[in-house]
This record gives sequence, structure tokens and C-alpha cells, in this order.
Amino acid sequence: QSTLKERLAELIPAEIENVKAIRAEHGQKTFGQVTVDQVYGGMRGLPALLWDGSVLDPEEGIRFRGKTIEECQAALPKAPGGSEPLPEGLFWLLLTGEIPTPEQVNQLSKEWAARAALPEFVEEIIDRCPGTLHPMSQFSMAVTALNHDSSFAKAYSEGISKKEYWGHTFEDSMDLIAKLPNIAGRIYQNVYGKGKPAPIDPSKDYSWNLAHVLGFSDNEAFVELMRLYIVIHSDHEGGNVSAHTGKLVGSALSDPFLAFGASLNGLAGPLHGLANQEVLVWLRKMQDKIGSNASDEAVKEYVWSTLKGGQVVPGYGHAVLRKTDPRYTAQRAFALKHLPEDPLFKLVGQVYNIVPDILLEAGKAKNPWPNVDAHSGALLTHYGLHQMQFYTVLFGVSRAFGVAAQLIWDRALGAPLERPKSYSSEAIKKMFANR
Ligand code: CMX
Repeated sequence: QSTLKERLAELIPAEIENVKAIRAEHGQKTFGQVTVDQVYGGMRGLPALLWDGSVLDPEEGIRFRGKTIEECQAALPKAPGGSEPLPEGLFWLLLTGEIPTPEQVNQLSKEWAARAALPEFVEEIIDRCPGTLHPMSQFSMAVTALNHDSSFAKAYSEGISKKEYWGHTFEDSMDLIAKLPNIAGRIYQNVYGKGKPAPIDPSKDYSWNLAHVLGFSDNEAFVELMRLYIVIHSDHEGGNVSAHTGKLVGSALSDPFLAFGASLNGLAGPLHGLANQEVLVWLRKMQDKIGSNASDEAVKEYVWSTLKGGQVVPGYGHAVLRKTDPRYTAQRAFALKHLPEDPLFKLVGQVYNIVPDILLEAGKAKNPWPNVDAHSGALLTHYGLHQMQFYTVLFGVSRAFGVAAQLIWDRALGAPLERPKSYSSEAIKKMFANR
């Protein structure tokens, strides 16, 4: 059976031809107009990027290579005795569009475990960070520092042909993903004062090892949660801040460590990945203010007070989605199966019944429904991972899968440097003065 790299090598020539044919036939056609409002409005809806791993439909949510989350849960290989898909299989799917065999997934688990060790100086960087430095800043620093051993950067400096870019990008991407559990584990154990992370077990899958370095691998349900968590957080098409940043930085031929380090800095923003931390902070503040079993009326009042204070309700709304995020629904299904009586899960459900109507009544948010971040913290808290500042690190571990897959394809397809056009307000005024 082929390895992932061998399979990719087989697929790349046909995809290069496919792209050539698309460009020859459709290259001069237009998607439509670009309005001045889009330039001022964060480029919402502007077709501008190629992204093959996943596509986001506003009504239906994400599909990974054409497959919904439920379809991935059904089709991707599972761990023995497990029922959630293994992220190893999802990475294979993102890269190839194909479902791997259990042996191919097993081989990826082994390869990642074999590549997991961190250079000593990276461990020292993490160890020297003050516990007061946000885990996401530590995370991005450690990932950036891995560029020290980048196969791509080394080969580029020695002079390689463009045809060889993707192979080195693949090697770096495999190293990047493989090393993330050790980085995450080291940050977690350092910041929360628990000693050094347990060693990676080469006989186990990636998610088990992630749970292990955090100190939770003896809870099989938590390991299952990590498998589902990584899969649903891996990729959300190309325009979101972390994905787009990785692609943009990679387009300068910065290696995958530099590119993904930049992604993490974007993920660390409260309107993006940090929202999973913000949701828990918000729920805890609510509990402090109105108590734990609060009435619907009290919750409504709290939500209104958030809006009236000029703040967003974290975990709700989305730049593209216009329905409940299926990533939220997948986590709700997990909670109903594993922790139906958990009080925080019940509060998340109560908030779900209340917030959308209020956001609709307030009349600003285009999407009043919950996104992925509205749910994840409650699940992690249930298993004892209650350190909210750490939540976005887990999002970051997952997001590497999607960003890395596209970086590899970008180098395989010879994607050029990104360089869109910007205008000053003065120039825009002049341009449209008589139109
Ligand atoms: N609570 C209160 N107001 C909200 C809101 C929310 N959850 N969502 C949107 N709005 C407001 C916006 O702030 C904006 O207000 P102004 O006109 O005063 O600037 C208005 O509604 C219109 O915004 P929009 O077009 O609906 O949303 P955007 O595409 O601009 O932004 C997002 C999308 C996610 C940043 C926004 O919905 C938000 O801030 N949500 C809360 C933070 C959050 O959950 N982020 C995580 C998203 C998922 C992820 O990336 O991890």
C-alpha cells in the first residue's frame, strides 16, 4: 500500500493538468462584481482564494473534500473500540480526496510518533516563558522556532528546482503536525505547574498521544473527544484568518513553520479561535452574576447586558455561516452521548435556546446561530481541562492539518506570491467620482 507521500506524488501531475485545463477554459471568466463596500468590509464574500481541502456552504456548513462531518465520521477509520474518526485519516482525505485504509492511517500514527521529539532549544524556549504569557503566544513562538530545522528552508537556500518544493513542504508539514502534541503538552504542564509532559507512545494514535501529554489519556472518552475535536477544527475553507494567513505567508515561500506560526497569531484573536476561551469566560461570569441554575429570564437579561455593554456574545455569529454550525451540532451530539447531565452542557443548551432570538431582535448580526466555539469549552471542562486560556492551543493543533494540506498543494501547483491590490480612500473617491 502506498504511503501518503507516494500517493500524493501520483496525484500531483493529474491535478496540475486539471488546473491548466480549468484555467484554459475558464481563466478569463468573472465571478461577478467587486463592490467598494467589500473593500471596506473585510472582503466578505470576495472570491479570491484557491482552497481544495474544504468548502463552506453558508446553510449547510463545512464539507471536507465533499464530505460532511457526519459522512467523515462514518467513512474514516477509527481506533480499535473507538467510534470517532482518526485525524490521521482526515489529513489523508484533505490531501488526497480519498479515504485511507486502516493500515495507511496506522502508518501515519507511527510516522507522527517517530517525528514527535522537539529540539532541545525549543523545549527551553517554552520552559523559559513566564506562566503569565498567554499559551497561544508561547505556541506560536515554539512553532516559529521549528523553522531552525526546516527541510524546505535548507533545500531552498542550497538551490532547488520548483518541482521539488512540495516534497520538502510535505516533510516540514509532517514534522510540524507530529511535534504539536509535545509543544502543547509542554506549554500546558509548564503553565499549570504539573512537571514535564509524559513521553509519546509510538504504539498509540495521534489523539491518544495528545491526550497523554496533557495528562488525560487514561480517560478513553477524552481521547475520543480529541479525535472528534481535531477533525472538526482542522479546516474551514481558505478565507478564515488562520487559514488565509498561513497561505499568504507560505506564498512568500516562507516554510510551513513560519507560515503556521503566523496562522496561530491570527487564531489567537478573540473574533477567531480565542472565542473558545471567551465563551467559557463569559459563561463563568454569567454564573457568578446570576448563579448556576438561573432562569431563562435571568439568562436573557445577562445576554442583553452583554450587548448593551457594546460587546459581542462569544461563540455566536459567523462571517460565512447562516445556520447553526454543524461543528457545534457534532459536539452537542458527543455531549448527549457522553455527558448529558453535565451542568455546563445544560447551560450551553439553555444559552442556545435564548441567544439567537435576542441577536435577531438586536438586529445587527447577520447570523444569530452558534459557531464551533460556543460548545468546545464545556466539553473540555467536563473532563477536567478547565484552564480556559489553553483552549485555543487545541484549536491550533487541529488547524495545522488544514493549513499544512493546502501549503503542500500550493507548492505542488506552483501557487504564486499573493499580492492583491489595495486603494486609498482618496483613490476610491476619485475613481468613482463620475460613475
Ligand atoms: N454578538 C454581538 N454582535 C454581533 C455578533 C455577536 N455574536 N456577531 C456579529 N455581531 C455584530 C458585529 O459586531 C457587527 O456589528 P457592527 O456593525 O457594530 O460592527 C454586526 O453584528 C454585523 O456583523 P456580521 O456581518 O454579522 O459578522 P462579521 O462577519 O463581521 O463577523 C464574527 C463575524 C464571527 C467576527 C462575529 O459574528 C462575532 O464577533 N462573533 C463573536 C465572536 C466569535 O464567536 N468568533 C468565533 C467565530 C468562529 C471562529 O473563527 O472560531
